[in-house]
Amino acid sequence: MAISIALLRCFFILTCLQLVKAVADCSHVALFPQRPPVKFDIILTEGDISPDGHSRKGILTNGQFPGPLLELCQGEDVEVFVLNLLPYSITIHFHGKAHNSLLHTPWSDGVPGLSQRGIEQGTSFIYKWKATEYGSYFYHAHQRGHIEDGLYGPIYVHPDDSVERPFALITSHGDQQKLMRNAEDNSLSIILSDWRHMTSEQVWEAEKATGLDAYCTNSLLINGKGSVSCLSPDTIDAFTSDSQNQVLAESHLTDIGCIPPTIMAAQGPYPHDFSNIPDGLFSGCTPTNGLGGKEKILVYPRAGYVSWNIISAAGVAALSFSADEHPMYVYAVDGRYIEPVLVHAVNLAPGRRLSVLVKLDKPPGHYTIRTVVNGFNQILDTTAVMSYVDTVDDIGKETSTGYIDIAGKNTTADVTFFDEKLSVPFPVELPAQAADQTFVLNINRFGNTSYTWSLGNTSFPLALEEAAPLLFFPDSDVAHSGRTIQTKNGSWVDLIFHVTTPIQPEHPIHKHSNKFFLIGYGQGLWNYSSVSEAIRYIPQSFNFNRPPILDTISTLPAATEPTWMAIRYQVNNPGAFLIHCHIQVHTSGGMALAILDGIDTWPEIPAEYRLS
Ligand SMILES: *[C@@H]1O[C@H](CO)[C@@H](O)[C@H](O)[C@H]1NC(C)=O
Ligand SMILES: *[C@@H]1O[C@H](CO)[C@@H](O)[C@H](O)[C@H]1NC(C)=O
Ligand SMILES: *[C@@H]1O[C@H](CO)[C@@H](O)[C@H](O)[C@H]1NC(C)=O
Ligand SMILES: *[C@@H]1O[C@H](CO)[C@@H](O)[C@H](O)[C@H]1NC(C)=O
Ligand SMILES: *[C@@H]1O[C@H](CO)[C@@H](O)[C@H](O)[C@H]1NC(C)=O
Ligand SMILES: [Cu+2]
Repeated sequence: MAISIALLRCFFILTCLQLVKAVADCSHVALFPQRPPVKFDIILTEGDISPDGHSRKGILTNGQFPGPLLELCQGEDVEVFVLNLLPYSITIHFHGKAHNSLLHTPWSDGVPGLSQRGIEQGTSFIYKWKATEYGSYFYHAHQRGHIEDGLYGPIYVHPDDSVERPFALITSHGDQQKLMRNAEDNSLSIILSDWRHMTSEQVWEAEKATGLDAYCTNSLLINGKGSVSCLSPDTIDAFTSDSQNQVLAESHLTDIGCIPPTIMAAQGPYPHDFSNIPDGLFSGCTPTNGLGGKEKILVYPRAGYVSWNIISAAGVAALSFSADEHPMYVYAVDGRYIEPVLVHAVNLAPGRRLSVLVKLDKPPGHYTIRTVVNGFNQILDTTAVMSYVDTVDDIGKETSTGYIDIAGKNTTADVTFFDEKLSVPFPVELPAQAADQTFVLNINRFGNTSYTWSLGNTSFPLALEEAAPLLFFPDSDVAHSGRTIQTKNGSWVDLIFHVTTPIQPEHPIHKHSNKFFLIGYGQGLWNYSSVSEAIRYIPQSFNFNRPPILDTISTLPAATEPTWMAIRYQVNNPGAFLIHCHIQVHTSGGMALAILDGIDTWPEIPAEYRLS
């Protein structure tokens, strides 16, 4: 019944994308185990878009920015047909999805040079995967810097009824649990992003011309809406932190709140050409408002709770998010349940997803939702408004009190932030006690510029996106260039991210394919041969009790000394997968490595995907 209604709607409304499951009804998955795959058609075009009021070229997904929601039921097979009408080639990655069903489909991971060739202009490609895992994910461009041109959209996979929810850990009252479950069934995806006024190719050209790391952005967007507000110099100075002032010495943050590129501590001791810096890259602010105005989120207090799947599709900015006067129960991280934690604000590195429940027990009114840069590099914020449905409509009268300020700092001493490093999976799963292989991956600037980076012994240059894809050519030169690591299926692997030189920001490391356990992190040099050896000296730096399970995790910032972070995972999904920093300009600058997982058991490639 649900299916035929959905089809009927699709018949009348040309795009079926958001309507296939307007009501969360996944009963057909169990009823029809042999059902055909769910099909999504994505048409990519270039257009002039101005989400913050400044017009530039960007990517439209089925005519929209951001892209439409892909809503699925756990267990469904998916076919995403992508028609590329952009003036350049492109790929799409399904961020966090492991493709590790019985039908292994590593050729659908969307990484050029690893699992496919770029989808050329005017051609199409079909990605196939199974939604084995429930929860909040997103899809985004994965060729060159094109994620920063606007190709991203949410994915939500409704959990199967058999999956235990963690809501009983919040309340023992059955009626409250029911409201939470209902809120989850109707959860809303909120996609946060940063927005540059230059296209990704212009940013890349500017980096090459100046030798600089383009670590600032021009505005922040909530569901694709924002504005450029241009803080006054006095406001920027007032919110400049002590640690920023230390690095700035006598200078000030620029008019876009950015650490000036002339500060050597931020850019490193490399050659730079400051005369070539385009307007807007580090400074240059003109106030504008996006056509769509501020994002408005309507909430229904009679529902008791609202559930949001908050996604960071940011290209460069580490973000904080908070809803005035409304604490949040964070109940899932990177698409997987955790023991819920009640907090006032959350941080989201690029690539992070958090699912939260917000209790709607305040007087009807308009409450500000704040999204701000919390990183060292910039002061920048934007807002949306959450309105109780019964509010007499007087938009503009937001008088709510914030938990966080425009620099992401707590406004009172009792404000709490969510820390995914301390999250406890629900249910708990445990890694093996020891790993079969350990790789120490150095993170550092590489090649005498501020914008090129290493992960491991070497850098993974953008040009390798054009190389013969490793999944099809595992014996290519690239495979033997120090830019890959190889593992055996079923084995346990430790990756140690070693941030060797200060000053470096937090690098949000994202691992494609299956999730990992975050087993340890600390300050100082890593000078051990394995985690087992390190535990003998620094046991307090490790967590084998109930370690977090994630697909994206930021290294500790290296302000004055090196830092390290250890993750452990079991190889269970044979294929060629990228691990990389999710700051896009860092990935373009080479902070990436190919993992040839389970290369001893790589699947046979179906005829339709074979490359000559
Ligand atoms: C790096 O750049 C500096 C500054 O221009 C120059 O003195 C040095 O020789 C360069 N080092 C290498 C290894 O190219
Ligand atoms: C923010 O929290 C810290 C740590 O609890 C506290 O020391 C500080 O005073 C708080 N800031 C404000 C403005 O209350
Ligand atoms: C880096 O080089 C060292 C020394 O040659 C080698 O032992 C190590 O395996 C390499 N690491 C990676 C990730 O390739
Ligand atoms: C790979 O290893 C996983 C975990 O041990 C196992 O479940 C899976 O069947 C293996 N796959 C192949 C192709 O051997
Ligand atoms: C290296 O580790 C050893 C313990 O194995 C420790 O005693 C030593 O201080 C460490 N060296 C450095 C430079 O951190
Ligand atoms: Cu990085």
